[in-house]
Amino acid sequence: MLNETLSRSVEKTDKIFVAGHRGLVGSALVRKLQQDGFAELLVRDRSQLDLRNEADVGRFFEQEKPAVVVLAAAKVGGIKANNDLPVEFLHENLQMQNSVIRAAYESGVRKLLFLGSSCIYPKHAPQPIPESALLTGALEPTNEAYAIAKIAGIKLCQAYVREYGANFISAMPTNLYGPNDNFDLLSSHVLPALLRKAHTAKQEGNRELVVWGSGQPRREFLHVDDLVAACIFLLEKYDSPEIVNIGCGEDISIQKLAELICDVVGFRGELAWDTTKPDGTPRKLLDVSKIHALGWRHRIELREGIARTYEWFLRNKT
Ligand code: GFB
Repeated sequence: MLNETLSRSVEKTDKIFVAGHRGLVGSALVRKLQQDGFAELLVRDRSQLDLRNEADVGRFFEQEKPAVVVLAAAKVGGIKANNDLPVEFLHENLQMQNSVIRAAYESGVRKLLFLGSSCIYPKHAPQPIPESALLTGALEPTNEAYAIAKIAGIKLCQAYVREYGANFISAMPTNLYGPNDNFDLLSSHVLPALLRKAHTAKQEGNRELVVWGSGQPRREFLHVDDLVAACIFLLEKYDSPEIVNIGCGEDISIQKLAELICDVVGFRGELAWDTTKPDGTPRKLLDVSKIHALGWRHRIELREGIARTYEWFLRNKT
């Protein structure tokens, strides 16, 4: 059944627009596409092209005529940023994805990959979460705005497929980390935040490191280099509007993650818990059997990925 959707649809000579090339995902994707021999990459800084502006985006696509688009541009952030800024997370993401997806269709883009997020699934979805859990229950309140925007993006891509026969596909990555992540303590995700906190605590000789929430929630973490390998795999081989989960298939509690990060960084103090901060969804582990059946699996295990990210942090952020 899945084999029917496998066909080679992206070539090394295709002009590929990576929207969001300065972010965690976009920057890793550009690196990997270059390594893999894709020579015609198209990128634009925010100062050159505001993806929220539908008219500007339309003109850009008409001029440049990319053959393939990866929509990796988004307003993203950790649990606090999502919870504090629902207007920005909903509105800016809708604007960006609406203008890029529409312009892609209007200008004749042959294939588009839309990147969603594991937070599109209901708060109490079965674990591991199969793709079929989409829209079967209420969302986690701390990231409802972002999730609604991402669900709208999936539905818009599927509508272009159904109504106009476009080849627009959507992938749902689990929690990501790696080089070029946001390490700002208030707006980042948990993994980069704890890496920075452990580093600072070690440098300053502190006795404790403060972790938000209870430590009990469980999350699945995928290194961004694995994610972009999966994206290229799907661009080359997958042509169905049905969403595909991308993860490593294993989760870990926030407490265990904090202990692992302290170990990698070499911070030997205690963990302290700030339970005034939200836990968010209790568990978020993707069912990755579909992408495994298609022939892709992750390569970078969590400890190795954290060590590589810490090396990058030391070179670039200290
Ligand atoms: O990664 P994170 O911010 O987002 O938080 P989500 C994951 C868990 O780590 C929560 C805890 O239970 C946090 O309370 N945590 C502990 C911390 N210490 C810290 C810390 O110092 N910083 C942060 N940020 N968290 C996001 C969504 O949810 O996941 C987005 O808000 C997106 O929409 C993203 O989907 C992948 O995993 O809870």
